[in-house]
Amino acid sequence: MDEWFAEPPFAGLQQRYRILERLYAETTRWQSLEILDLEGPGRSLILAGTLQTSLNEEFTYHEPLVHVPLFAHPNPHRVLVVGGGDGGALRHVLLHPSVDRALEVEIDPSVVEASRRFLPEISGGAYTDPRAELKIDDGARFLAETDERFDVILVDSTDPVGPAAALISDGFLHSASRGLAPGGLMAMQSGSPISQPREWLATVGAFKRAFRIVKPYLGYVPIYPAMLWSWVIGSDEVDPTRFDEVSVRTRLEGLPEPLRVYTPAMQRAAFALPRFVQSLLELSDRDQPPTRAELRSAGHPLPGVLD
Ligand code: AG3
Repeated sequence: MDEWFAEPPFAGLQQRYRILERLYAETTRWQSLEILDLEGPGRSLILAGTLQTSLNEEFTYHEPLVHVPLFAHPNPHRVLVVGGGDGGALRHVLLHPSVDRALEVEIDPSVVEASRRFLPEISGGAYTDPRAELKIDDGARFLAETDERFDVILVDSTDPVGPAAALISDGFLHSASRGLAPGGLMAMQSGSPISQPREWLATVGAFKRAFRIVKPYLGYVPIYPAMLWSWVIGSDEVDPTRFDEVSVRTRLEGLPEPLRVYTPAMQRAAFALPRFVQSLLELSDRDQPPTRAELRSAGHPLPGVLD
């Protein structure tokens, strides 16, 4: 009999993958952790029952998270990754030769250990790069206390429920904006406007309270619910939709390996929001999460599955 893996339903919607092999399972201090070999995605990391990343498609998520903000910065030297215990974000950061310090602050050491053991290609040697440092700590506490300043801060977290909910609090985003060097910018995964419209709005709304310039952007991550995924960039000074294409092209050619999603045209296109997503955005300035009727009238494409 086939065995399938599915996340708990999101908004009445569920995607599933055939399980080829169960490789590992543990309950860490913070969450449940599983490594499954799934048909298609390949070996996959599952935290708290939700798919995080996999050998075959990790680039669909990590490239937009990392390269859109790094190329929007003219010369990133110091980069902080909050979360990201599989090491994929760190590996992509280190592809940029301008980066001389890449610090990852991950709360759960088990994620780093299991990923290095079962998914070593995802970090691909990042943890032994002399420019990299790993700290096992609560990212919120680290940012509240540190005097270090970063050109780019990336938050690579699970969905904003449970422990990761703290990462969209006003307090965390305030410390993060203080942790940016002049001209710095911050990027974070913000869920799916299709399967998680309320989480998306909560994340973008929190960014709008913390930063002067806030630009949500979209991409496709085939293993996540509804596949259409999003990230958001906040900055007080840099508008990531304006970048110098000629210098980005030169920097792109200087990376030690070719990318599979990112191109300057993708960077431009990622910020173009469908009309219904723009209408949803207008609901982000209020304290209350939008009702189902409001989501429906904003033109959400799957209004029937929202509750
Ligand atoms: N972080 C997970 C993004 C959220 C996925 N949500 C979901 N599957 N319900 C990705 C970690 C990869 N480094």
